[in-house]
Amino acid sequence: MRVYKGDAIRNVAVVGHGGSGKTSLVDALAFVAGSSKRHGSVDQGNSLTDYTPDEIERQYSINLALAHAEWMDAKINLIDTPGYLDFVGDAIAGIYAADSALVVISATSGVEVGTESAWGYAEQRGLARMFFLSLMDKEHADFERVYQDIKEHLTSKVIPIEIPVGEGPDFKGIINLFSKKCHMYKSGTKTGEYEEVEIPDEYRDRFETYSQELIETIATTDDDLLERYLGGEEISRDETIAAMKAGVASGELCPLLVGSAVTTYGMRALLNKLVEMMPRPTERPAIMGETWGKAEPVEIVTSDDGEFVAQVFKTVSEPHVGDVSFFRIYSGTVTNGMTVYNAPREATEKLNHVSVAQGKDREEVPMLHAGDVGVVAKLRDTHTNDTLSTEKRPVVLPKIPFPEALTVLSVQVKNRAEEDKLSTGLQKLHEEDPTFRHEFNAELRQTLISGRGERHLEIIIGRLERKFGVHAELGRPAVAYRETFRGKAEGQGKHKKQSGGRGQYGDCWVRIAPMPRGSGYEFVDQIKGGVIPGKFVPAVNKGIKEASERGVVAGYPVVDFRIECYDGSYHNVDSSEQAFRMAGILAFKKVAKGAKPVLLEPILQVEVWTPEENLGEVMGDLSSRRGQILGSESDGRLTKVKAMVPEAEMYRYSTTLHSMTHGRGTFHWEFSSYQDAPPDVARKVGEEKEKQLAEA
Ligand SMILES: Nc1nc2c(ncn2[C@@H]2O[C@H](COP(=O)(O)OP(=O)(O)OP(=O)(O)O)[C@@H](O)[C@H]2O)c(=O)[nH]1
Ligand SMILES: [Mg+2]
Repeated sequence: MRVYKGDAIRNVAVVGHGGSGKTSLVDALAFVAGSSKRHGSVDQGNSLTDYTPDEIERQYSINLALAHAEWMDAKINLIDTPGYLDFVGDAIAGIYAADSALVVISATSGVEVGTESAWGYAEQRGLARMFFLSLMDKEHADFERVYQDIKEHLTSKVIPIEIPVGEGPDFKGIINLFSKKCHMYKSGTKTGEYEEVEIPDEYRDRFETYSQELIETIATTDDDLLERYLGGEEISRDETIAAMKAGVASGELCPLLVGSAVTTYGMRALLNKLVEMMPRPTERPAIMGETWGKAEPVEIVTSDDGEFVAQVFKTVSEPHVGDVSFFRIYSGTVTNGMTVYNAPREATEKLNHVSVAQGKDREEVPMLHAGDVGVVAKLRDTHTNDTLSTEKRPVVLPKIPFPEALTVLSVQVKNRAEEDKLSTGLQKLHEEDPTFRHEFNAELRQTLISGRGERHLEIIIGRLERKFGVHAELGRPAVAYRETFRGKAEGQGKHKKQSGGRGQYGDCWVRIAPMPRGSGYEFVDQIKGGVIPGKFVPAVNKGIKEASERGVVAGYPVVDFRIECYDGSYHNVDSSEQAFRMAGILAFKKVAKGAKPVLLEPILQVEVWTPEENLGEVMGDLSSRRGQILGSESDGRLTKVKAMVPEAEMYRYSTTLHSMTHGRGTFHWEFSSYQDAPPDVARKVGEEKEKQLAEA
C-alpha cells in the first residue's frame, strides 16, 4: 500500500438514510478503483464495510467502517456510516473525521429522515457536500422527481452535473454536462465499462436545459463570471470546473451525480469527481484545539510540519485483537511504533502496527501523513473522542458531539454467575460506543442501560453475549416512586412485652406533618421532663426512619415530612434502645395512615418534534400516557409539543414515536418533579410492589 501525502487524500463520509445504498456504493467504488479485489454485496453478507456478525445477520450497517479507493494518484478514504437513526452516533463520528460528505439518496425514495439528519450534521460541521442518486437501475427510479425533492426539501444549492440516460431497468448511460459527452455502459461488465458517444438526439433538449441551469448556477457564485456570462461571453470548461470546485469547498454548490452500485454504472465518473471536486485535508480551514493544562486556544493546521495531533473517532473491540482505534490525523505525521501522548489521561501510547483499513482487512504502513485516517490496535488508555498528541505540545481537540440517550431499559443476567462479568462488559461496550450508557441503580437494585433506541439496546445485548459471554435480557426499568403526606395526624406507639425474665418497654407519642417538596425528613424532640429519657429519643427517631423507608401506600420511601415526638413513658428496668426503636416503628405505622398519605410519581418534561401531519396522533398518544400537554410551536418543518408525562408511562416511547411518525419524529426528556399519583395508579403500584416482595 502506497503512502499518500495530505494533498493526495480525500476523506469522504458516505452518509444518508438507511437502505439508500451507501454500503453498496462504497464497495463498488473500492472495487472499480481496483483497491478491493471483490465486488461484495450487502445481501450476500460479503460487503466490504458491513463485516461484523451483527451487520451480516441484519443486512444493514450498525458501525461506521473504513474503506479506500486509490484513483487518479489520490487515495479516497471512504467512511461508510449507518443510516438508521439509532446509530446516528457513528454517522456523526464519520462526519467529524471527514472533510466532505457524499450524501446518498435513493432514486426511488427521495429525501428521507436519515437524509435530513445526515445533511444537518454535515452542514453544521461545515463539510463540502455532494449528492449521489443511487439505485438508478431500480424499478421506479425517477431522477427528475428526486432532484426536485432535494431542491424543495433539503437545499437549493443542489445542482446536477450529470443526467441519466434511461431510468430503472432501462438505465444505460450517463451524460456529463461538463464534457458534453455521453457514457453508454456495456451491460454485464464487472467494472462499468462504457463507450463514449455523442449525446443521443432524444436527450438534446434535456441536456440543453440542464447545461444552462448548471452554467447559470455556477456563475452566480462568482461576480466576475456572472458579469461575463450575462454579457453573453462563453465561459470555458476549465473556468466552470474551477468555479464549481470553489463553490463545493465553500458549501455554496452541492453537485448531484447518478448511478448504480449494483451495475457499477457511474462509479468511474463519481471517483473522478470525488478526487477533482472534494477538498483535500490540507485545504480545509484550521481547527481550534486547546493546549492541555493551560486552556489556551491553539490553531491546528493540517500539515506534516506541525506536531502530531490526532483524534480517535471510533473504537471497536475485536475477538483475539482487543480494542482497535480509528484515528484521524490533524497535524504532523505518524510512523509505525511512534510514542504519542494522551494528555488528559496522562498516558503515553505506543502506536504499533499503524495500518489502513479496507473493510475488515488491515494493512500495515510505515507511516501516515497529516490529514490521513488510520487504524491502530491495543491502545491502553485511549478511548473514542480522545486526542492523541505529543508531550512536547499536549493539546486536546473539541469532542465529537455524540447525541444523548433517549431510551432506558433494565438489564438482567439470565445466570447469576455472570453478574460480575456484566458491568465489565457494559463498560467495554460504552468505550466502544459513547451513545450507550449504563449504571447500577442501588435504590432500584437494577442495572439500567440507555441508548438511542430499543434496536440499539438489543444490539448491545447481542454484543454482550458474543464478545463477553454474558447472557442477558432487557426489561422494564423500575420507577423510583416516593410517598408523602398531605395531612396531619398524631398518636401513640407502644411496645410492651413481658416474657419470663426481663421485659421490653417503649412508649412514644408523635405528630406527623407534611413539609414542602424537597425538604426531606425532620425529627423534632419535644420531650419535656424526661418522660422519655434523652438516651432513648434517638432510638425513636431511628425506628420512625426505618418504617418510613418501607412506605405507607405502596411500599416506597416516604419523603418531605416532619415528626414531633412530644410525649411518652418508660420503665426503669424494661426500657431499652431496642424497645424505643420498636415503639417508633409502631407509632409511624399507626399514625401515618391518618395523615393522608399519597404516592408520588416522577414526572418528566418531554419535548417531541413531529411532522405537522402526525401532530394529532402524537398529542393523542401523549394524553393516553397521562401526559399533560403544555403547548406546541412550529419551526416550519416540524412541530414541537411540550408535555409533562409520568416516567412510568414513557416505557418504549421511542419505538411508538418512530412508527407514528415514520421515523421523522424525535424527542427529548428530563426529570421535572414528583407529583401525586392518581389513586388507581397508586393502588396498582402497591399491588405490584407486594407481588415483588412476595416473590423475593
Ligand atoms: N438495484 C439496486 N439495489 C441496490 C443498489 N445499491 C444498493 N442496493 C440494495 O439496497 C439495499 C440497501 O443497500 P445498502 O448498501 O445496505 O444501503 P445502506 O445505505 O448502506 O443502508 P444502511 O447501512 O442501513 O444505512 C440492499 O439490498 C442493496 O442490495 C443499486 O445500485 N441498485
Ligand atoms: Mg450501510
